[in-house]
Amino acid sequence: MLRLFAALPLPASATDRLEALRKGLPGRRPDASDMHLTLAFFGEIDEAQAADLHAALGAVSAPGFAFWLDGAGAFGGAKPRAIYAAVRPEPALTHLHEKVTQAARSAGLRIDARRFVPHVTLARMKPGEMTSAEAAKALGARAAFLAGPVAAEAFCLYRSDLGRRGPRYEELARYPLRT
Ligand code: 3AM
Repeated sequence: MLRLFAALPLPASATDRLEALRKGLPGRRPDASDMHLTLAFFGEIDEAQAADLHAALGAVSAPGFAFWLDGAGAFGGAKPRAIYAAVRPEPALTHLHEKVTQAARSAGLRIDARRFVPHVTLARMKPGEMTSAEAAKALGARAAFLAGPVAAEAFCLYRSDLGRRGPRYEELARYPLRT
């Protein structure tokens, strides 16, 4: 079984800024080269489904675009579990997310219909590692963060391996966006 997701890779110009932004945060921090903007999470699927998914993603036709990283947010509410760089609303990004989830459904995958919250995870915390007051302070200190325009020229299919030292990501395929 393969644990797969689709995401936009980030150029070094963006990850450099994100590395500076996450200084001082607790928890586990992905390597800069692993930072990404998740478009859809596909869960654990078998190789045949993965081949169908790859074919469907390869048929996605969506325009390239640029987006801005703007401020910071947290997942987990009263029990913060991740701090992320937020993404300024960008219709072309929402469109790409919809195309990718449609492609996955056409390949027979069940994708949950959670609201898409575009983000780049900066740090993941274990329960109790950060209080909500500490998270609020961390977000306040990062509210003025702005980086961009970040070019989205392709999206990727990644494999995630959940190891003891945190997830490791491997790029399996890259799908260009229209120029
Ligand atoms: O790296 P980020 O935070 O953008 O949070 C997981 C990670 O996103 C997310 O998929 C990415 C690769 O693991 N993820 C994990 N389980 C998920 C689920 N059940 C999930 N997203 C949605 N539903």
